[in-house]
Amino acid sequence: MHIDILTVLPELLESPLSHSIMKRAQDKGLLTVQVHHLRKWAVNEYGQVDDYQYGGGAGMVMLCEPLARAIEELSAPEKFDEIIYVTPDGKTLNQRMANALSLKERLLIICGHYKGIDERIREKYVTMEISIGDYVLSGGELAAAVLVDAIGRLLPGVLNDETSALTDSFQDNLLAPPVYTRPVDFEGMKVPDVLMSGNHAKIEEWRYEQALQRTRERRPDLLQQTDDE
Ligand code: 6GU
Repeated sequence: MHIDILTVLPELLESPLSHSIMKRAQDKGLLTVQVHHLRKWAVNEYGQVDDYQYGGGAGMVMLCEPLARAIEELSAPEKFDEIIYVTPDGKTLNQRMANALSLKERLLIICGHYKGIDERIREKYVTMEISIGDYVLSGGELAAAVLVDAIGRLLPGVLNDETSALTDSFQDNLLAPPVYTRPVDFEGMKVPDVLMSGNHAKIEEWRYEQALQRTRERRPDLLQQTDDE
């Protein structure tokens, strides 16, 4: 998979995408991420990429032209499967959306800043608008990093244990069960006996029950969700 990201703050994206699992995905050649500075397509020698909004009001709006030129140039070798604008008024990201996006070949993520991007860019180019939750960040960069991580770790071969993505919280609309490691007795708190039994069928059953119980207690909404949510 190849992901291009358009931003005015490339520094914010570098670190989160160069460590741990995202690093491994890229080192293995399973994922390539290219972060592009929007200034490269600025409208003048001052590097201008935003301007005051029509109608007045505080906050700048990202100009059409730099974005349009950048999108056209980056689409030229090969069209994007999706052009994603990360924005608090988009559809809230969930595991189902991450799963679907992990099957695509080529994505462009546009990070908004200030008051966001001119509406006409959304109309003409953007195919998906994604939010990462009901709160406001100062820009789309951290949301883009979250999105790339959520997608990148699902690419086949990225995770060591191929099955581990399948037992994540949310994979079947269930939260993950509790996990334990050494010691067996931590200050009088013991690891549940079933996990020491060696009976794998029983262990799986226990984990499923724990996941279900935890989901009922903490996120009953997940159990109500239908296929198209
Ligand atoms: Cl995608 N962008 C910004 N600026 N804030 C957000 C967000 C995105 N998702 C949740 N809050």
